[in-house]
Amino acid sequence: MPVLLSSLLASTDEHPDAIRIDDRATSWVELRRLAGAVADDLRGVDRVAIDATASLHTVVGVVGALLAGSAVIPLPPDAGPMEREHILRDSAPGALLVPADAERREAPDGLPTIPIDLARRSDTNHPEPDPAGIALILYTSGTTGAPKGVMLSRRAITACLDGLAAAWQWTPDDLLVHGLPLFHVHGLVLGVLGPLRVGSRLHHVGQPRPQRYAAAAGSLYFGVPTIWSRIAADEPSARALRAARLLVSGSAALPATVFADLTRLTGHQIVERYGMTETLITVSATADGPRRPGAVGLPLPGVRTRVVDEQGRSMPTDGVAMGELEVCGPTLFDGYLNRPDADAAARTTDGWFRTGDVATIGPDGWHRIVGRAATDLIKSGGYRIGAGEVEDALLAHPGVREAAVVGTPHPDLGQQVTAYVVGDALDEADLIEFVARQLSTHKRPRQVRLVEALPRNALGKVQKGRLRAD
Ligand code: MCA
Ligand code: AMP
Repeated sequence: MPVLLSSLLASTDEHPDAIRIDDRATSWVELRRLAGAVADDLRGVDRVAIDATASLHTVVGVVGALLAGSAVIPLPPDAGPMEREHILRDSAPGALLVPADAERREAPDGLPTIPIDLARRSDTNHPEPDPAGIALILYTSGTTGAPKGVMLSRRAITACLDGLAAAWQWTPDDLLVHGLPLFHVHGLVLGVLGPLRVGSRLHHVGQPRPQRYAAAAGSLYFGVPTIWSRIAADEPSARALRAARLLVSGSAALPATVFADLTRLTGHQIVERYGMTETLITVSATADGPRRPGAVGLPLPGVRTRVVDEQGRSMPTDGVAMGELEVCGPTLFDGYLNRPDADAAARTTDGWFRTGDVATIGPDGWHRIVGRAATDLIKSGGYRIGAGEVEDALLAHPGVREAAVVGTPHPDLGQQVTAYVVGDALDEADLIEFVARQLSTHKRPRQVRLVEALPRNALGKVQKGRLRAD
């Protein structure tokens, strides 16, 4: 039976710097005992939410829940009230984990709070939960409506991490460094549960600034393309990464220019890997294999992929034919919480997941992600943002009559959120602030264009392609 946090549970390592985050550090043994105290309090709680700040509290809370077998719902710490309320209503957690030393605050909807107390320890031996049980429920945007809860089983996470450990030759000798948020797959699953499963050390640098990556002197580094492009633009920091073993990029397409600049400055050809919240990481370049700019590598162990045309027919793997990428295998999610309709729509009758990404597969099995089938999902700084969710937030403004949101190219973030708005007596800065009061801050439009009317086709549908070309 696979044990999700196998290395953490087996570790006798008392080195005080095994995990460093938020200016605090602890050993593996201490982390297990700190989390054990949280797990003791969580007995009988099926689902628990946590404000997922980049802190040791979050790590202890999440690990405690995983020891107890409670499914964790990490809340983006900057989620606006509307987004937070939606997540809590939809996921109905039995409790909210809060730092014991935080000011006592009103628990939303009368939710009981359970303290994460870094002064408490427990050596209770919690029985290993069922591997089929749900470990995490991660909220992620679709093209329309509010975010959906992606249910990830312990088994799926284990399969993903084992695949990545093999592909990247990730071992207990590594020191992983990153500064990613802890409420998404990249920062939380790969960036925290990865070291706990593999047994490598972890240094989370808080804000992912180039100088902090450089100063951490790690062997293995994770980042989204925006982080890597900022590092490539900071020569001394980039050069400091020469001593690393492996640099890994994911969550969005890495520009070929950044790949080339990093190769020149760091001496490393960066490893690209591809995944989704719903599928975890499915395709990657390997530590001992080639790296190719603009390409994301080969399927991980147990993962199968295919590209299909609009009728769902498999297309040739000739590196030229572009189709929607479909994936299946042990890393797939268990469904969207409370949304069997959305789940059914996202899967084929033979059990493959429709990623919505357009890809080519070469004769040698190498994948290139060339775009998205639907244009209403925006990737900005590696964050996935649903155009519909931002449009709904804008439409709640009393002066807004119509709104259309698109992703437009941005040199640092890949894409930026651009909103076209029709209405009366509107102010651009006020609209950006209005969205920020409801949703996570990265969902704010960067640009607001006030227009007389939105371009529509004969059926009245907004022509977003024309807006983007504008
Ligand atoms: C931002 N700012 C704004 C606006 N937007 N100001 C006015 N109007 C706006 N619309 C402000 C910010 O508040 C900030 O101010 C300043 O501008 C800079 O913000 P930004 O450019 O966003 O940069 P940043 O804050 O440095 O963030 C860049 C980042 C971040 C670190 C790359 O986007 C990030 O952490 N991305 C990671 C996302 C991620 O983990 N995705 C993984 C999903 P101030 O400086 O005052 O605060 S999982 C996934 O994708 C799959 C599974 C996979 O494959 O991994
Ligand atoms: P999320 O659900 O936030 O995990 O975002 C998943 C999406 O990020 C995928 O559907 C892709 O569009 C995009 N993505 C992730 N990794 C890559 C990559 N290496 N290259 C291009 N796009 C990527």
